[in-house]
Amino acid sequence: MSFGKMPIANSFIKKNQFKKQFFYNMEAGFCKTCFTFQLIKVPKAKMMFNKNYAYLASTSNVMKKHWSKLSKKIIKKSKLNKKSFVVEIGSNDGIFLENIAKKKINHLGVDASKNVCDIAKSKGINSLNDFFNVNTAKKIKSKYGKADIIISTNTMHHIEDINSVVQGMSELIKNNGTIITEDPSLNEMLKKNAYDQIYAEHMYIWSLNSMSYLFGKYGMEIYDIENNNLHGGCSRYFIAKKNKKRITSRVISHMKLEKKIGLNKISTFYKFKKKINVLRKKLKSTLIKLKKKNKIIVGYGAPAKSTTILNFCDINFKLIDKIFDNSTTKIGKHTPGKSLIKIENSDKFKKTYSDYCVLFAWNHKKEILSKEKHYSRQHCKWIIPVPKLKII
Ligand code: JHZ
Repeated sequence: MSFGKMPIANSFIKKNQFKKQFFYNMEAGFCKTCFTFQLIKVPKAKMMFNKNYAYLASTSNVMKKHWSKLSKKIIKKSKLNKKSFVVEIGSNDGIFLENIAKKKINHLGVDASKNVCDIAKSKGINSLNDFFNVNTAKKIKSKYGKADIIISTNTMHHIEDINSVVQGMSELIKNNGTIITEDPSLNEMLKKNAYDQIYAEHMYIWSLNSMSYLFGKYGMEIYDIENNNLHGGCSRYFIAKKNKKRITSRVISHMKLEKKIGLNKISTFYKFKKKINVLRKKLKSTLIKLKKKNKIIVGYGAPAKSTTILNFCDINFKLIDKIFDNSTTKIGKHTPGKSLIKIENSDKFKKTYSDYCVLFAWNHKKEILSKEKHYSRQHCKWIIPVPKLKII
């Protein structure tokens, strides 16, 4: 499945960088052996995760509450105390670990991007700026001992050498410890036609089937699963060393569901490809029609996902005047690739007139629409690009 030439999704750029951009051929494929939907080739990790990583997890209050709730659940269920040890892989600005740190539980956040790691450190979170792999895991083990909990949220789809990560997890986790991962789910991506979940940093879109295959290679198994509707629909997996935990009926029925909807067959992905090509044409032609009527169109949210939408649908600054976003790392910059749309502080949204607004952060629809109630009251309209084009 080819998406054409793509920039790195989170590489929001300044005006003087327009001509110096990096592009790669974004092609997705499905492996019939391990059942993983994945990108064929990805840029080098350091090009994506470095001192300028643009995504700050704490920009959403809904996500803050979500991780705080999970931390309480883990502390209770695994009976964590001050002697326990929690490791997070891809800890970003500390949105999850701050809840663990507050309870004075031993912890370590590992993140490859220095800027987000520094934010976490400033919140008092013990953080290591490094890529997690089997070598990092060995170093952590010899310095701190084995972990009771290893958690990785929205990160397992970011790491090319995923085998080294899982091998590292198996080295670092205690015999009776729990590994928890949470990432966008393949089932939900297909259900919602959310092709914008695919970009270089999202090189794998996991399913229960593909995750089970991966962890099975290193003597571990998924014993429980929970699904939620955040970030466009995610699955949370609970993983332990083989035969340490009873496998729940939720896992069995989710396996059956994945088989029923064909997540193990390539034909499913051909259907997805057809559907997203229809969406692609519809979004661009709708914007062109509105522009011909002299309507002012802006965007809300410059998620990594917007890079896929804008570049795949060939939409640029001629169609969308500006995009509003609350990330300090993105404000004042432009969307990457050929789109080059200016990003402005979302606190200017209320004062800036427009007729239509494309909600690129469609996964935060509830939070954003309730924050910006004035927009609909002024008879302006939101354009929701996913799961199907909707004007509300
Ligand atoms: P959002 C991120 O993807 C990055 P992205 C990452 N690659 C990942 O794995 C997934 O999450 C799951 C802005 N915003 O959360 C902030 C407002 O302006 O959909 C963000 O720029 N006002 C690690 O980048 C963007 O929208 C608001 O009120 O696709 C949302 O990005 C809110 C709520 C957000 O993630």
